[in-house]
Amino acid sequence: MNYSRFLTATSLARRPNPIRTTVEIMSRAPRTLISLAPGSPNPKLFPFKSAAFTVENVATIQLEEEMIERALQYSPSYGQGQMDLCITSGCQDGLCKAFEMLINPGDTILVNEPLFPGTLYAMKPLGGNIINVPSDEYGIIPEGLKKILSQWKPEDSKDPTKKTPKFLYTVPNGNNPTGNSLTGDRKKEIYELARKYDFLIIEDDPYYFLQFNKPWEPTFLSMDVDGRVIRADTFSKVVSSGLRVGFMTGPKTLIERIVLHTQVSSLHPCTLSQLMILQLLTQWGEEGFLAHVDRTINFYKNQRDLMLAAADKWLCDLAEWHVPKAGMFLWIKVKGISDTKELIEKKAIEREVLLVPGNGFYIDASIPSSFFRASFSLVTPAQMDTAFQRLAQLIKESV
Ligand code: 09M
Repeated sequence: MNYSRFLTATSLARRPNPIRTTVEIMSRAPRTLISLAPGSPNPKLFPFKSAAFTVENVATIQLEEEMIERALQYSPSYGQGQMDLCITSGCQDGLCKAFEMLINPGDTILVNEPLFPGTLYAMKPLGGNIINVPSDEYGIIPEGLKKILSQWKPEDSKDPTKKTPKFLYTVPNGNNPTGNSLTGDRKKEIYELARKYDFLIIEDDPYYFLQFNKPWEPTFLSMDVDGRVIRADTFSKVVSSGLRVGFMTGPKTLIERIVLHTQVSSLHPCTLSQLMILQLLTQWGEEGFLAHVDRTINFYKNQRDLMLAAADKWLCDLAEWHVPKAGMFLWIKVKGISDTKELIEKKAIEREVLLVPGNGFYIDASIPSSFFRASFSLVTPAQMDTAFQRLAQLIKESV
């Protein structure tokens, strides 16, 4: 595929800086090389001398002097391009760079509302024309997408003035905030439409490892024959969110652009974080990782069921919701209240219940929403019960 029509002028103009060549030579050189080249500080002078991370079910991860020096030094990974995978500081970082790489003012972008404000607010200022694709309990509705696309002809993608969609951004599993997941069949239909109208798919999948039901659905990336899928993964949800480690996978030409964006911003994600994850995954192996994933899923699935029970108990006549298939959110529609902003942002807080009002999850946040988002990640069953009891009282007072 030729990607030049997708890229912004800024992205097209980014060039690897000359130091990169030196770094590449260094990474391949024998130990006998006398290198006066790198602008790396001498880590012998860094004050941290060793570290030990206690990990459940496996041996302590020990970083002795040589390792800690590596962990505290610039990482040469910023010098590498030409890869179909790059490490990012959480998936947010990679997605933000992908948006900067792809969105010119006036470009047509497809999303499905409601959507995670973190990524929506990363793309909004870039000035794209963001269009909502209808969705239901099973994610994007392919017929709805087809209808939107029918305003163009497939060959229009060759003419930039026609403004055919550049990409579809979607969270295929446990969408934040709805908890909905796309089925494999819908993904196939959507991918075929992407081929027909020649747009890219950005698959933001932080809740992939938090799918409650097996077998897991195939990813867009696994269906990609043309090189039109950019996938964002993250260690945030099952390993550690504060470590800020994720990765983007996709066509080399586009991943290399994302690396170039990183080279002019943070240089590379935190080396210590990367090394912690590398050591952990090496100790675990695939089996250990998947066992940890299963324990994590069991916890969140149980939390979901507890929250559904609390919602059934207190809110069944006052609100409605779908059962989340992945992730950590319950998306609740309050009956008879067209705008939950005042209820959630003022009244609920006064009764010491914190939730997120629905309007922030829409392209136009000024349009009222009758929804709110509740996370079942951190709360105890007793807290869920009390929170929904208080909320039920408030709703009754408001309608
Ligand atoms: N709320 C997320 N979601 C969130 C949230 C968050 C601070 C993060 C989707 O890999 P990361 O850690 O960069 O993940 C970012 C990300 C990307 N895409 C769909 C997500 O749900 C994380 C952080 C405070 C509140 C937060 O509310 O939903």
